[in-house]
Amino acid sequence: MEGTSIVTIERHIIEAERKYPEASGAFSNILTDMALAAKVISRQVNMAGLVDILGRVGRSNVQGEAVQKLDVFAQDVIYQAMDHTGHLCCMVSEEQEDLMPIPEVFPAGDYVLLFDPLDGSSNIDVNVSIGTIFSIHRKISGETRGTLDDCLQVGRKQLAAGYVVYGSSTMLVYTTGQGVHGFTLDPSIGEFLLSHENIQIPNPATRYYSANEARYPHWEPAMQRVLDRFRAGEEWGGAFSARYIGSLVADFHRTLLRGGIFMYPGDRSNPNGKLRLLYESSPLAFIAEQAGGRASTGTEDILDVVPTSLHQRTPLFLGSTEFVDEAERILKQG
Ligand code: P6P
Repeated sequence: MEGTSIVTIERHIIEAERKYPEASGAFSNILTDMALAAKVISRQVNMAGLVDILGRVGRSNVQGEAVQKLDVFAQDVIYQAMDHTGHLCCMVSEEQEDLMPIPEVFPAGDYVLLFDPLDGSSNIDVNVSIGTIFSIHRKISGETRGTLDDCLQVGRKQLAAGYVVYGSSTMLVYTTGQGVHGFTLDPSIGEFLLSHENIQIPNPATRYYSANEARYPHWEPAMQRVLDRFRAGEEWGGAFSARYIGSLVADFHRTLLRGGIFMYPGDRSNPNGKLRLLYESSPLAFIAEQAGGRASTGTEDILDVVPTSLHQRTPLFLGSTEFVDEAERILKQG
């Protein structure tokens, strides 16, 4: 009988860690803890429709619990999965204005976790895929408890990045700088199983562009020329196809597996666009580069941007290198 080729995410993380004899295991535990949190969030997201219907009879669900916003629920699950482990010195969540300290009753560790607990959650009511995005940095301050400096680190210094897409299946995709690997949740056994090893963005690039074209009239002329170029497509052997879900993790996941370019540019009223740097663009940029692609603000690599505030936004061009290069070339012409 063929040997079972079942590789759980825990096994994959441990085997990757073995390449670093000096590794303490703390870093691997953070990834494993995130996988656990993802399973809990996945269950709640997949029940959301049902909970919502049953919840409509009052402000409580079938278990009599207060019906929470799923964003807050997801944040609490991630925070409580890791606040006591002694691996983190602080956390940053899209849902919290300030950094989230580790409670004094628990030991603090050497890593920082930054995350968007449930991006695109407004899509859940219409059953569109949503996601969790996370980024891990090493503490750089001499403090025991994390500081703002530990959080405001340039993306290129990330130790790991990943996302969970809650869609027709739940997938966790992560990188620690040794390639990009995808795991699909088997709910019948509650395990993330390796399903996409060493993901590479298709090369040569496939002709997809992903942008909210309704914003076209609000874009600067150079950005309008970028879209015009891809709409024409003549240089790349034919017309492009437009794909836009309006849920960052879903649009990125498709771009990672099928190729093309995702664009959320700034416009005249929001020059820095809508998407956040620290816990959206930066982790996805790390993954894109590890998968052979690129991520740019339109003028520089996302991973080279020096953050100045926790929730700062950035324009984002992400995906096949040659298309990101082309967008950057046109935008730099102004
Ligand atoms: P727009 C979802 O609200 C989100 O934050 C991202 O997931 C998504 O990429 C973006 O906003 C969509 O924004 O302006 O196209 O609706």
